[in-house]
Amino acid sequence: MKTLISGGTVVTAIDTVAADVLIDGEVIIAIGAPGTHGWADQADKVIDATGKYVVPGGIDPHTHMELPFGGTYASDTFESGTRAAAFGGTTTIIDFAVQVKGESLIDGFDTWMAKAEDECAIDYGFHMIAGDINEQSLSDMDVLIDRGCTSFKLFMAYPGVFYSDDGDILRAMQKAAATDSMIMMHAENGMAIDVLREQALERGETDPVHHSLTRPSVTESEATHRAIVLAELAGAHLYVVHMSAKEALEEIAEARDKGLPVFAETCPQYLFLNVEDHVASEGFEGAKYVCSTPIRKREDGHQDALWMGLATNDLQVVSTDHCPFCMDDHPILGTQKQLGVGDFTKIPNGLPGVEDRFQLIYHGGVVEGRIDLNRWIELTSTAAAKIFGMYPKKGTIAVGSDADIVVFDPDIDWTKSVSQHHMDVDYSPYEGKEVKGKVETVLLRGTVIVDGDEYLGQKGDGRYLQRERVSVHH
Ligand code: DUC
Ligand code: ZN
Ligand code: ZN
Repeated sequence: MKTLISGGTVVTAIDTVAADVLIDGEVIIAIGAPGTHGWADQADKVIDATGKYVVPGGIDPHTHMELPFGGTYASDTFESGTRAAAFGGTTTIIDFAVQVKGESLIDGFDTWMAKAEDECAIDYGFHMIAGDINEQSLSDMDVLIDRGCTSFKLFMAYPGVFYSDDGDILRAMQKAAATDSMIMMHAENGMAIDVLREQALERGETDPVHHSLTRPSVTESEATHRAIVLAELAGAHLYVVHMSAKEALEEIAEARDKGLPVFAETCPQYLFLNVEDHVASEGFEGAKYVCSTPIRKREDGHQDALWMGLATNDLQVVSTDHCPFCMDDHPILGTQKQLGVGDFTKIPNGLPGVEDRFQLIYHGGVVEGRIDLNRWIELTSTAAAKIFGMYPKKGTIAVGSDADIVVFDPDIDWTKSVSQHHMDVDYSPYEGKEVKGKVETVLLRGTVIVDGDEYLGQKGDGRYLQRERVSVHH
């Protein structure tokens, strides 16, 4: 089956060109001048992209479908969450398999694979959360690398749950250095944060806003600095997840300026939301915006610094940390955010975003003049493909690449709302936000899975991605 996407402007991380794209089966077989002779005749299907951008499908390298957290589960399943991702122009996710204390790394991986297998609407890979570093887990890292899971996430936060101490972190980093795998870090000083939380509760400070206030930016920048020092000591590649503090970003910039293989991402919630207008909302509304790292104060200028970091490549990726919890009871999972009424420490941490990211970065980045079209694609697709061993199969429009393609209409004005999204969560953090640009058609490996408001794919279309070891240096 051959598909031709004609008349559009192809945008990659490098080029913006008027071109037709010819697909055979699952891959792109040719890119040619508009109206290339004979292509329309041989195509079984022609998609008219006149006036539209033709871009690589988005890659979100940080999602948590069905994550058990804070006494409940993230409300999107692999089925609902990946379908929503497709509507938002994302054709690949990398989710996190979890090893809990006392369990083997491989058992954790197998459990997550079983949850995702035959459920996903788009292609998927896994990072492994190593929650219990010991001799066995270190040697099991080799097994997972052979299975295409080439990145391991550690937590400096959440003592007693996912937390690893500096010794364990160093051991895991040494192993990662020896195997060309990536260490991903949740960089917050969890020990210090726990003290601040306890003291806030003792003072009777129980509202959602205290979640943000008890995780001051120094707890993020200190941990980021420590992670960099340990990675340098081990000779490991480091990728710091969900950065929200400008001081932490300065640590990343300094490390990169020294030539260290240090990478970092931020997420839409840190670029668009703030304490004053969101987390500090009346009553319990602020719980919608409780996540870790936290949303920070507008007046402290973190957002401008993060956007600048995205523009200058101090930050390389925008992911989502998609981890939704409902404000009212979920029909199957029951009480979610409201577990924390009267005690902010019990609010499950996380926000939805997997459907929003690609479009929001277009709007806030390109439309509002902070980055150009090519950087939009690099931040939301290409860089993640390179950093996490999927390039050039994923992350670009090139001959031989998977035909994961989004036809994007840059001229549509619309308003974001829970009433139009497909994520299984009962609110939108961006409710009422007026945006420009909309995903129109989405192809996964050559097959149209989204056409406007219609879903044409099937559960299980998505395939597991065997990822390569790390080969990026900077
Ligand atoms: N942060 C969140 O907000 N949710 C899930 C895990 C995390 O680190
Ligand atoms: Zn995290
Ligand atoms: Zn996360």
